[in-house]
Amino acid sequence: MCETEGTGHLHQHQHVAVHRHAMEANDEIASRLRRSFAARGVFVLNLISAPGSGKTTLLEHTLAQLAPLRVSVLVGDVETERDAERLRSCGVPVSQIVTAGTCHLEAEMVANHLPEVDQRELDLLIVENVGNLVCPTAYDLGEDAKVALVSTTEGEDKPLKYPAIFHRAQVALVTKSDLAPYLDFDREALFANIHTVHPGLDVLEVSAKTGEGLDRWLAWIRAQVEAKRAVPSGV
Ligand SMILES: Nc1nc2c(ncn2[C@@H]2O[C@H](COP(=O)(O)OP(=O)(O)O)[C@@H](O)[C@H]2O)c(=O)[nH]1
Ligand SMILES: [Mg+2]
Repeated sequence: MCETEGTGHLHQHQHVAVHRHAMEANDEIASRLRRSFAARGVFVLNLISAPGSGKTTLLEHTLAQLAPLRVSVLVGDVETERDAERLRSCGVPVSQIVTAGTCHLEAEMVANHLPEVDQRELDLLIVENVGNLVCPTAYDLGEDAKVALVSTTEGEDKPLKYPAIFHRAQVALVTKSDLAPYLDFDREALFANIHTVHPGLDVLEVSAKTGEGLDRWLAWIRAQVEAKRAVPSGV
């Protein structure tokens, strides 16, 4: 749904209608997923960022530490099983979704891969979305929280240029904080831009390389899982 065609008024009208229909279908499947996750007590995170912001590396450095939470990962990419292979060494079940060209995950793709995930034995499902700061944002996957990642190397202006993900996220992670001293990185400007788009949003600075901030990220996840457990599941 990312490609836009501007060939005349009628075509554009039809395109909008098809797009709306696809989004409604996605939202319906996502609502079903959300109810099913809630009934089974599974908390779900949807990690969204540009390619290379450090989603997989962050998971590599934190998955093992989430115990005793029982965790599974669904990882989406346009091609290859590379990320799933990287994450399997962390000792948690991982399934790869290959989208074969699609620039985002859709609720149906998650639903189709769920049989690979044993939800009875699960507290937390982490979805690593396809690397893309735009398209994945629009597709509800039935998650409890979207996590927006932006690395210190991407430029402080990205929250202003790509506001939707920062607007919809429940937390933002500034990744690769270890690189900040080597860049013209303006920390205050990045925080200000995130908060212009989403006032009050929690922002955590992390480095998978040095371990900085990983405890806070783990604590944030645990607090979210606990908070959901405290609410009776009647979604
Ligand atoms: N210096 C540094 N490099 C990182 C960090 N996290 C990831 N990287 C590097 O950034 C690149 C992309 O990381 P990856 O996890 O594959 O990004 P993804 O596409 O968002 O999953 C790799 O070369 C990583 O080694 C970090 O905290 N510090
Ligand atoms: Mg990755």
